[in-house]
Amino acid sequence: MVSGKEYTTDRIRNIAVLGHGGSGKTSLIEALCFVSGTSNRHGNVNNGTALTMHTPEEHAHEISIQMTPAYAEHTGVKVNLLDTPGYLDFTGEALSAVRVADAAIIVVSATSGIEVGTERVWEYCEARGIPRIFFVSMMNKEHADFDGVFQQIKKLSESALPVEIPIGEGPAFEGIINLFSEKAHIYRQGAVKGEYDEADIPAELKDKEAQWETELQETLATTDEDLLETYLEGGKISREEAIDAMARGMARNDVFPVFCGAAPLTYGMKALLSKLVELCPNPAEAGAEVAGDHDLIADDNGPLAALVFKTAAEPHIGELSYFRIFSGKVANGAEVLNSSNGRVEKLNHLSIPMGKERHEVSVLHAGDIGVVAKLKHTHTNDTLNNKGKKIAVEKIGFPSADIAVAIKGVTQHDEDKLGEVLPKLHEEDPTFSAAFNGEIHQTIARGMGELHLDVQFERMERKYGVKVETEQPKIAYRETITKQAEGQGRHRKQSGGRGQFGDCKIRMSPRPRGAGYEFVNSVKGGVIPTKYVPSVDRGIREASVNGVLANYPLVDFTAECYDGSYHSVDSSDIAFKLAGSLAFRNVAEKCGPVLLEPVIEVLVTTPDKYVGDIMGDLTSRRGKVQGMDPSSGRTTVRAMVPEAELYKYAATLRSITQGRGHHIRNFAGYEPAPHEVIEKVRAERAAERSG
Ligand SMILES: Nc1nc2c(ncn2[C@@H]2O[C@H](COP(=O)(O)OP(=O)(O)OP(=O)(O)O)[C@@H](O)[C@H]2O)c(=O)[nH]1
Ligand SMILES: [Mg+2]
Repeated sequence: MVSGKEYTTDRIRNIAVLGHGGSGKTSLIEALCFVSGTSNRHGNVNNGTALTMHTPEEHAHEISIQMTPAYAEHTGVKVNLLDTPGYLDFTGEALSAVRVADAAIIVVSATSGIEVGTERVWEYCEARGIPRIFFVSMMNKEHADFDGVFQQIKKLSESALPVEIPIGEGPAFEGIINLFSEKAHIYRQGAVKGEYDEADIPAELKDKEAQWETELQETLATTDEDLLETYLEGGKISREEAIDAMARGMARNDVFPVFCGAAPLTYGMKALLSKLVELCPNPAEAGAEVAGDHDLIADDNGPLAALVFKTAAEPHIGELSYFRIFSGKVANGAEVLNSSNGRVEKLNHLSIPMGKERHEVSVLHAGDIGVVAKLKHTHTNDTLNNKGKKIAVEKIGFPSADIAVAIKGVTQHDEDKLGEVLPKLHEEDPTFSAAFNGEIHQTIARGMGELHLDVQFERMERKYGVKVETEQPKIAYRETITKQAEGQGRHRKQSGGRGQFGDCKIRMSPRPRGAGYEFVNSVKGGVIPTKYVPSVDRGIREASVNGVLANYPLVDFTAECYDGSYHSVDSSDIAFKLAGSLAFRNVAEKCGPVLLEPVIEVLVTTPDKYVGDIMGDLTSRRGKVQGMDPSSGRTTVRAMVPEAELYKYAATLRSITQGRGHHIRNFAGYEPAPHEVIEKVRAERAAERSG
């Protein structure tokens, strides 16, 4: 195992690399690590050699799927770079990275500009208020358009400001002008590590450079009174002053600098690397982490608080736990306390993560990101402490998984293994979950989208050798009654041998929704001996599991047993149970039975212009719109929609809103289903039974 260096808190930066799918995040990290010398080969996402894209699922789908840390180094400072997937199904990974980063790079492609994924990660950063840098990637690609993309960035944030401008675009991209130093860097043909020659600013870019440089000076001047004075007196803010003012402005989210480059060519990497170190806060500068009564700052002498923000299992390694130390330091082999469950864990082979590799270290200082293998009782979102001191930091708020599919093992062996394997997948990715639903007799898996679910099943097969098939989840319909009625159930078999005799009269009446089943014994004068009455109750209860309309559980009713008869020899528990069940069947038919269907509260958030289409579509799904809540260009539509109409809704929503809409579902309750639905469901049940 490679051993890693020791970095003190002031020599650490934690940066989440975020952006829309395919914007160039993984390629950027690859180039930064190679150029900085922490990695000795410049890998490529297209041939499976990129440091931070190493799982078979990522290679098969050619996209990043999981959050993967790596690090670059500049002037002795370690820059932890958290690679995140851009594809929205895997957005939980981006959220985890934002939770533990002190700053972010927002990667925007010079040809595609701001996209939904960019907007989404921007929201995550806004919510935590972390400093951000824009990196306009792919400057060498045909149709690259820095100015056009910058206009789009401006719409996302008025406070975005270029600190570099490109020289040439597309195939003609050959350098950048650094507005801090007012120097042009012209990259050498065939540069391997971003080697460049310093040059004067090309004549045709002089005006543009002057304009942006003025803008930069003005913006920085307004951030600080001393600088403003210098500026107003006609003086120039020096490079050092400018960097310092920029870092302070970034910390307040007053300014977001914009960089550019082409990672596969290593163009722009050195400039970006040095600015990450100079402009982004070290963990101690990043502000306190509030945990209950504690204000945790990244200080080696503080109490240990390390948040496990990711766990990943690999067959030959076991489970890896990635953590961020918010306070305190840890040594290799240390025993720590998991504050969530009070268990003690030993941190063996303490390491810093570098793609799929781990570099072993003897100590990790406050603020750093580390990884250890084989913790036994520790899960994502647990906080590790020194023994005897419990401090839990805020957990990552994972989004709820709303896309459901039913799964079953391909073979009996696969089916038997599901109970063991599904929790492991959830552990690795909390936005995936699965559980057996006894009401519909299916195992329901939930995830963020169809690709997300597919990837989980691929992982399950690769890591655990368990294969599943998917099906549409069944709907857990129920039945209930709408009026009171009474009747008899009489079980009699008295020919030859010992006979059976049970007889009861019951009255059934509706109860409020959700009130459940209630049994009332009002038998008088011992017409049914007391010892047999519970059997009547049991008979009704068991029979109600199969309602009289379409065999779904009949719920929310009172059954009152008020009369009956018995036989001194032939009566028995079993005979009264059968009588109860017969009574249920007879009486329920007369009580106006109805089918209840599960109804889901759906909250759809979409750009305003799609609201009409969204409402039309919801109505066609028998949805009832309950309200609309517009806020800055986006509207949240709230509707109640029968669950049966929501299968694959996410895909429809994506196509209506071009990926910009998303939705949340909450189970709202049961409502009577209309006649057409009853007919359809009865026909399906009949077909199921005969088939
Ligand atoms: N021409 C050109 N292509 C680039 C550049 N950067 C990345 N690419 C290509 O763009 C594609 C996507 O790059 P990735 O680095 O995988 O993008 P990503 O943002 O990590 O993608 P996801 O993780 O899947 O969201 C790959 O084919 C890269 O080779 C660039 O600067 N110039
Ligand atoms: Mg990637």
